[in-house]
Amino acid sequence: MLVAITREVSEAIGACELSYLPRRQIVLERARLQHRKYEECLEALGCMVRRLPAEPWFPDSVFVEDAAVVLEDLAVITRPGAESRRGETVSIARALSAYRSLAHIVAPGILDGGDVLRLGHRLFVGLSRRSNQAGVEQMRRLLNAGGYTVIGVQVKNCLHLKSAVTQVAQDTLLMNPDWIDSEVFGSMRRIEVDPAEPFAANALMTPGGVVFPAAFAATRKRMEDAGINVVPVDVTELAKAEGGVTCCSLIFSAPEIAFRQS
Ligand code: CIR
Repeated sequence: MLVAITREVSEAIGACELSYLPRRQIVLERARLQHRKYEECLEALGCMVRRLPAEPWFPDSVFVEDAAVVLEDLAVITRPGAESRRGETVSIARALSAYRSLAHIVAPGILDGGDVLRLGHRLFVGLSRRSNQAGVEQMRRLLNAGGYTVIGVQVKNCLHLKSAVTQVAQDTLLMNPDWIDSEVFGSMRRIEVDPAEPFAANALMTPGGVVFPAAFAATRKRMEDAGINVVPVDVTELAKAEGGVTCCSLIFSAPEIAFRQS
């Protein structure tokens, strides 16, 4: 069974962290409706959605991806790069402890889950404003023994590594080549975002299809032309908070029994 951990949009989302976009009004009800539809989309794609209650005191807490990196045998609870977001990890750790043993990133390390792109047993970790070398080294120490290779990747002009590159098929990456050095990914097939849609590289691959913002029609066409099944969702309100489609869930496999007991 695939579990998707999500969290209701905070009523304080208007006070979210912003790094690259100007602040624009976020209509809470519209954001919650779009988020609900996103969850329905995950359900339709076969995920068992486990929605955590809103945390009104954490404006960005809907973006659960940043609080943890979930692997088969272990969940790494992060130390988010933005100080305002550090407390979000407490409830995420509690929820994940039903499914995985936990490890933690500690100071001086910082790491956001949005900076971690997993390709099989390789974990690419963005060196960004939110994740640092100490965070990368801690990930390496925690995961090398499990057979994972952890590779730091410089990220520029965007929030996270996964703002710049995500996996959209077994052998295919969707990327904005202006924001990363694409050479580190070797010979995998690449689809570049349409130049008019620089924020379109964040897509969420699931076994049933690739969840993707409906607003990026030109990049969607590029993916469809490459034979990828794209499932569009409207996430325009969450995008005003610099959130994408990967950041609103933590998806991992778990035996059904764990879900019942948690
Ligand atoms: C932040 O700046 O932390 C939030 N406003 C957006 C986080 C988006 N997270 C993600 O893409 N993984």
